[in-house]
Amino acid sequence: MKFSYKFRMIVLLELALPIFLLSVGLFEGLMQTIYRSGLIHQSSAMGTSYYQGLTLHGVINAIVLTTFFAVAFGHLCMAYFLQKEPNFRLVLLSAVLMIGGTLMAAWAILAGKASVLYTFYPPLMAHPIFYLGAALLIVGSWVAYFSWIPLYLQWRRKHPDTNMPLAVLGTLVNFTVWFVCTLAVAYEVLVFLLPWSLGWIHDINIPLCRMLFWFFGHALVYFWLLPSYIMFYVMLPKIAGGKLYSANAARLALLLFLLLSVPVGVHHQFSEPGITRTVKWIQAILTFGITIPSFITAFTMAASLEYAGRKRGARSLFSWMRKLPYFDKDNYLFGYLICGLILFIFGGLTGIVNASANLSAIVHNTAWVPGHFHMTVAGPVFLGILGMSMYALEKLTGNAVALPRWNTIVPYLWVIGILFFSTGMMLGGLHGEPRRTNLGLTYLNPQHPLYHSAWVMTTTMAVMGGVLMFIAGFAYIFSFMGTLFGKAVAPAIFTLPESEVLHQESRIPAFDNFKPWIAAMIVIILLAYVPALMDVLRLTNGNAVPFDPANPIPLR
Ligand code: HAS
Repeated sequence: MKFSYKFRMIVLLELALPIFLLSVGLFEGLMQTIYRSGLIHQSSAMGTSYYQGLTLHGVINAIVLTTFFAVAFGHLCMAYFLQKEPNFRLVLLSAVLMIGGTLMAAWAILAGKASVLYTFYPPLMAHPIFYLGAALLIVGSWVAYFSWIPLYLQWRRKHPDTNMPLAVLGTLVNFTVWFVCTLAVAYEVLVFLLPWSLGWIHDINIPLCRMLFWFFGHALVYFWLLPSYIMFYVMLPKIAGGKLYSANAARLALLLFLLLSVPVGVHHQFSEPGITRTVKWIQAILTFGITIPSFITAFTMAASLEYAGRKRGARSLFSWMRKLPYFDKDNYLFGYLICGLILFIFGGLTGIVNASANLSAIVHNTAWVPGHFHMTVAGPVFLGILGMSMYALEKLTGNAVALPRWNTIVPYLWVIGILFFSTGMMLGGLHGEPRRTNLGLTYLNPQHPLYHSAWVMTTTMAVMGGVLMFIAGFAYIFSFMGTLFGKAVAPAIFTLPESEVLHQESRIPAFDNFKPWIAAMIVIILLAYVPALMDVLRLTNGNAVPFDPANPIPLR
C-alpha cells in the first residue's frame, strides 16, 4: 500500500525519535549494572546521579519507547489492514502531544527535578512539569486510538459478516485496555500528584496512590506485550515459512486480555498492609487467569513453528527447531521475534512465581523482580519493537538496511546478554539482593562495614549481561540510523507479512464483537477493585510528607 507522504513522515518520526532516545536509555542501563556490581563506589557519575539515571532508564525504555511504538505500529496496522489512513489532523495532534509531553518530562528528569523512577510513587515527589509531561504523553496516545475507531466502524459497516483482521482486533483490544487503565493513573496524577507537587494540597494517601498506579501498571505490561503478540500471530508463521495453526485461538487469546489485564494490579501490593487477604487472594487467582492467553499463545506458536519447520524438511520429533530461518539477513524479523518468544518462556515462568502471594513475599523488592521483567519487557516486547521498527523503516522509506549482518545478530547477542543479566539478578534476589539500590556504595564496597560478598558473583553476572546488551543495543542503533539516513533502493510501498491459517475454522461471532467482552471486563474490574478500594480507604490515611530518593530528610 502506498501511504501519503505526511502520514509516512509522522510514523517515521514516532519510530525514530524513541530509538534516538534509546541511546540514553541503554547507556543508563549499563550504568545501573556498573553501580550495582561495585565497579564504582559513587552516588553519581558523569553528572547524573544513580536515581536520576535509573529514572531515565525506566522512563525512556519502558514508557516512551513502548508508547510511541504502540501508536506508530497501531497506525500502520489499522491503515494497512483496513486500507485507509486515519484522519491526519488527529494523527498530527497525537504526535504533537506525545512529543511535547516527552520533552517536558525529559527536561524535569535531566534537570534533576524528577528522580522518581518510572513508577513515580509518592512519597517521592517530582516537579509538576514531569507529571504534566507524562499526562500529555498518555493523552496523545488516546488521540491516536480515537482516530482509529471511525476507520474500524466504516470498515465494519461495509463488511458486516467478515471477521475483522487479526491485527485490527489486537490493536483495538490493546488500546481499549490502555484507555481504561490510564483513566486511573490520570486520576492519580491530576487529583493527587500534581496538586501535591504544586503545594496546593499537603495530605496524600500513599497506598491509594499506589493502588491507582497499579490499576494502570499491570495492564501497562500487556499494553507493551500486545504489539508483539500481533506480530507473533499475524507475521511470525508466515516469515517462518508456515501458517498460523489456529486463528480462533489467536482471537480468543487477544480477547482474554480485555477481561483480565486490569483486575490483577494488587499482585504488586501483596506486601501492602492496608489491603485484606481476601482481596489479595482474589487478585492472585485472577493473575493465574491472565497466564491463560499466554499459554494459548505458547501452544499455538509452537504448533505453527513446528508446521513451518516440517515444511522446510524436518522429520524427527524436535528437528523442526533446527530448520527455522534463524540467521537469514533478508528475513531478520524472524530472529527478533523468535528470540523474544524464547526469552518469554523464562519471563512467563518467573511471572507465575511472582503471582503466588506467599512466594512473592520472598522475591518482592529484590533483584529477582527486574530479573523477571527483563525477560518480558526487554524480551518479546523490546525485540518486537526493534525488529518491527527496522522492518517498517525499510518499507516506509524504500532504503536498504544498513549493516545487515549486525542487524541479524543483534537479537541473539541480546538474548545472551539478558540470560546472564537476569540469571544474576534472580539468583541475587533469592539471596536477598535488593532492587533499586546502589550496592556499590555499601554492600559491594569492600571498605564498607556492610560489605556482602555473597552478591559479588550475582552482580558480576549482571554486569556481564549489561555489557552484552549495551553492545547489541548500540549495534542496532547504528544499523537503524544508517538505514534512516541511507539511500532509497526501492519504492516506498508498505506491506506487512500476513500468515495464512492452517485449518478452515468456522466463524465464531463472539470472537468478532467487542461488546460482550467489554461488558464482562467492566464487571470483573468492579468485582476486583471495589473491595480493594474500600480496604485502602478504610485502613489507610493521608499525611505523608514528600521525599527525594537520595535523602532520608523530608522535602518539606
Ligand atoms: Fe510481570 C512484576 C506477574 C508477565 C513486566 N512484571 C513485573 C514488573 C514488570 C513486569 C515491569 O504477580 C515489575 C514492576 C515494578 O517495577 O515493580 N507478570 C506476572 C505474570 C505474568 C507476567 C503472572 N510481566 C509480564 C509481562 C511483562 C511484565 C508480559 C512485560 C511485558 N509480574 C508479576 C507479578 C509481579 C510482576 C506478580 C510483582 C512482583 C513483585 O512482588 O513486585 C504472565 O502474564 C506471564 C504469562 C506468560 C507465560 C509464558 C508463555 C510463553 C510463550 C513463549 C512460547 C515460546 C515458543 C518458542 C513457542 C505463561 C508465549 C518455541 C520455539 C523454540 C525454537 C524453542
